[in-house]
Amino acid sequence: MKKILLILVALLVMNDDVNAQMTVRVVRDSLFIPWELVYGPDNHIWFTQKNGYVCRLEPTSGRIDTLYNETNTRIQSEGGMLGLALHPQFATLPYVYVAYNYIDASVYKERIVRYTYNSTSNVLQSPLTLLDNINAANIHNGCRLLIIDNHLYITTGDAATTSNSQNINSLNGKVLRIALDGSIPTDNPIAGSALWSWGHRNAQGMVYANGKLYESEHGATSDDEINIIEKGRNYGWPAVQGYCNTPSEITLCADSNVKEPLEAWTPTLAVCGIDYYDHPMFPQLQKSLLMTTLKDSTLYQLKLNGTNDDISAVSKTGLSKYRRLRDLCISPDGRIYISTSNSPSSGTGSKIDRIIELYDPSYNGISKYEKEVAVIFPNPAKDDITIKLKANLGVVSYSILNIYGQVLMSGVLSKVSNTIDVKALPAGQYNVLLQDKGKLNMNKVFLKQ
Ligand SMILES: [Ca+2]
Ligand SMILES: [Ca+2]
Repeated sequence: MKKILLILVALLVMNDDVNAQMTVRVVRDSLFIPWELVYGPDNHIWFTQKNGYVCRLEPTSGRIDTLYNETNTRIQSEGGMLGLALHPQFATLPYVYVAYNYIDASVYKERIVRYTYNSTSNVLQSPLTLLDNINAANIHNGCRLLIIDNHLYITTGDAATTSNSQNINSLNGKVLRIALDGSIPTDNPIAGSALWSWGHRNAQGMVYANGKLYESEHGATSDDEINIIEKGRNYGWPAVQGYCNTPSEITLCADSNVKEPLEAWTPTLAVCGIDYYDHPMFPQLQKSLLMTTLKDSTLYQLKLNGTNDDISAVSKTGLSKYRRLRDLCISPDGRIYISTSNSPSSGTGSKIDRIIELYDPSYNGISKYEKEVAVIFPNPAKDDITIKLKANLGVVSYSILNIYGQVLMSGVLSKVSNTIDVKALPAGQYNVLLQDKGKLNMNKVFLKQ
């Protein structure tokens, strides 16, 4: 089986250029280190730039809206504006969560804030600090953000002090978990503490899929890692690097409930953003983690095993001509968007970073999978649209958004076939966001004549 897999993957292996299956398009140029990319329910890519800008990119036209400039952001080497997450019910709770580094009384620190998106003025407003006074340094500041089941997960680096990672009184070198209002959940492993797991060095990748929280983590001179994060587990740093495979590591791992990585790389690749791919646009990439790398300057495919708790095959998918790759996101229609990280990190030099798109131009529109779940017709529509759902899908909420992300209509779909009157909508393009209790999150586009 493994051999068959590897042959399939080999079809996709590319050097600098890509084959007919995978076309690369530069969506936008002249950016400054787009640190985190998130594909939003408004069919825009929401992203941070390391110099404190939160932006929104329309991927077809390449149009960028600058939503906010966080003037408290301070770049110091690896530090600056980092992770971003959108509230899972963004259409009704338009909150944007962002991590950035700042100076407080000459001390470099890290803060997690929540902004509110005003879709009328197309800007972020009302910054609310959820967590701050996290130590920062020129190196090892994390900081990916991810929301799972209405909790915000935050990766923090050891901030260049390795002893932080095993110190449960420090917020550094951890995966943290807070409620979306910044409070400490009562079911965290240590009462009154934001800690979820510890023994991390500098994690810059997180994705939730298959009921598991996957994480990528930079090693020192050895042992970049991919982990599955579990509540209250120790991931070893600094005493354990990679697998528990030296005599001292074996002892410590047994004593301290250390969880080993699924995969470790020596020499290191500088592993960064990760996402989960399971779309039929690229069948070879299905059931895989995709991972950007900085030093190794390529996109990795990490094929998961049948139980999704190990990696069965590792392969590269080219792109080295784009050099250091920082992060990625995947659209509901299967396209892969990747940001580069090549501008001088000080932010004072030229801005040479890009967001690129990988897609298969021969891939035919709505996938079979999406067709099975929901179809909208007629399209273009005049008086009403019918949303036909797969049977037994349960209660699905819908929101109709214009191209600026404003919710114009919303409601609940309780039948297999649901007709909605859209006469009141002006002519134009609309997104229909379909969501159930957090699992289904699908975008459909229709045109109103
Ligand atoms: Ca580890
Ligand atoms: Ca080891």
